[in-house]
Formats: sequence, C-alpha cells, structure tokens
Amino acid sequence: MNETARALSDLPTRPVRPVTDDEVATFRADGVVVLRGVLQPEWIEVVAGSVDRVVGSGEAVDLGPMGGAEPGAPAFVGGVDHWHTDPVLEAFALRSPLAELVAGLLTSDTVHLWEDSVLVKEPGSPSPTFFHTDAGYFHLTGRQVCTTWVPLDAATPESGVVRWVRGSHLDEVDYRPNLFVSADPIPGTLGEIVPDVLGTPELAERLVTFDVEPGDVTVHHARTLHGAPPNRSDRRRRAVSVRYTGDDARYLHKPGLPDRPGLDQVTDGDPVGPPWCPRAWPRD
Ligand SMILES: O=C(O)CCC(=O)C(=O)O
Repeated sequence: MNETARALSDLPTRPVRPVTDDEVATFRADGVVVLRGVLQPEWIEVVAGSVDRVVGSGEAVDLGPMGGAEPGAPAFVGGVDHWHTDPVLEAFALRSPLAELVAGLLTSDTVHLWEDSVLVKEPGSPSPTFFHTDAGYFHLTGRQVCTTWVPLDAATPESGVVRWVRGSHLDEVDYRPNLFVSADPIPGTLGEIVPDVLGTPELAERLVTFDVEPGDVTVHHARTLHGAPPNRSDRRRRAVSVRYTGDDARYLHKPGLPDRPGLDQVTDGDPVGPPWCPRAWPRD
C-alpha cells in the first residue's frame, strides 16, 4: 500500500452520526435536506486538497464564458467524474460516510456511484447556476436517485449556496437539461423547458436554502429543481457533488445527453451497477 492509500484507509468510513427519522421525512417531503455536522474535518481537508489540484490542473473548466461571463471574470469551475483519476475523490465517493447517509435517506439496500462533480465559484464569480433537475442529465430512470452537495467552505446565499424548490421532486414533469450556466436547453434533449423559477411566484415561494459549514452535507432528490446564485462575496465557494443511485435505478439511454463510459455496454432496463457504477453501499 502506498502512502496515499494508507492515509486514505485511515479516514473514517462511518458518518459522525446516522440520519434521523426527521431528516428522512424531510427528504421525502421536500426533496432536499441539510445534514448538519455529518462529515469529519479530515475528509474536508483531503477533498479540498484534491479539488484545488483539479482546479489548478485544468482537469475542470471555467463554465462562465459559456453563460456569457466576460473574459477574465472570476471563474465558475466545473468538472465531472474526477473519481476515475483522483484517488482521494474515488475514496470520498466510495468509502466515505456519504453512501451510508444516502442509503438511509433513500431507504435503499444498495447504493451505487453515478458520478461526481467539482463545482467551484471563485470570489466575485458572476455566473449563476441555472435552475435544473439532475434527473434531466442522467441516462437513468428510477426514484431512488440523489445528489449529495458537499461544501468545502462556509457558504451563504451571498457566496452562491444552492437553493431548491421544495417538493418539486413530486411534480410529474421531466425537465430538459440546460447548459447549467444558461437557460438554453442542451440541443436534442427531450422534456419540458425549465420554468423561470424566480419569476414564477408559485415556485419562488417554495425556495429553500441553508447557510452551510464544512462538515454539513445537503442531499437533494434527482427530480428536485435547484440552482445557485453567483458568488458575490470575497470568499471561495468550493463544493463537490457526489451523485448516487438506489435499488430501483435502471439505465435509460436519453437522446442529446453526453455519452458516459460503458453506456454502449448496457441495455435500457438493466439495473445500475458495476463495473460502470461501483457499489458504494453496503461495503464488502
Ligand atoms: O454548485 C452549484 O452551483 C450547483 C450544484 C448542482 O446543481 C448540483 O450539484 O446538482
């Protein structure tokens, strides 16, 4: 075992505390819940180190210009699937407390990793994250699918913390994925255009957000509408999202979405699982 592997194997695999019945009920009713103080500082420290490395290495890109940010504006850096190449992010996705928390919230016997995303809004980044549902981006069907959003810095609405439309996961609408930093839908995708959430009182009044600290984790259902404001503060807003599936998730090829490894090896209706989506819970 090399030094990195040894250091990672020393990190805690169980959460600071299990999810409570109230948190499960909130997740079911609202499609989002904040889990306070569930991750140990050791995880935050190593994951933040990897995120800084990913941002500095160019493995993730500044999404801002795609949404019209001026050249040279503070970046909104995003990237997907870094767990394939970064041992810390792989350990975080598969052997950290996250999967156990997700199993509890989804009331699922198994949890598989779908993907991770690095999401960094630098101080002053003018780029909002446009409202979307994650389900629109996934070649998946099923109700037991969620995203854990893990802040690595304290975050508030001023620095661009995410906000969610409470209960929107229960709406029977499939939304088209957009370009994330613009309302334009990804060409060739299917579904309804995401409504103007802030301009629609019925949706805007259901918005919920949380001031978060490192160690807190928010978890939202893949069908919950959410977005995030620009970072108007002088602090970084670094986060990692890790997205997981539960027992009922099945592959479904959807037109217009980017390909992903192994998608040509699976058939619609196959259960999600290894080798393309490793099992994160239960552990061997
Ligand atoms: O971090 C952000 O700005 C957006 C996060 C998000 O939409 C997600 O992880 O699903």
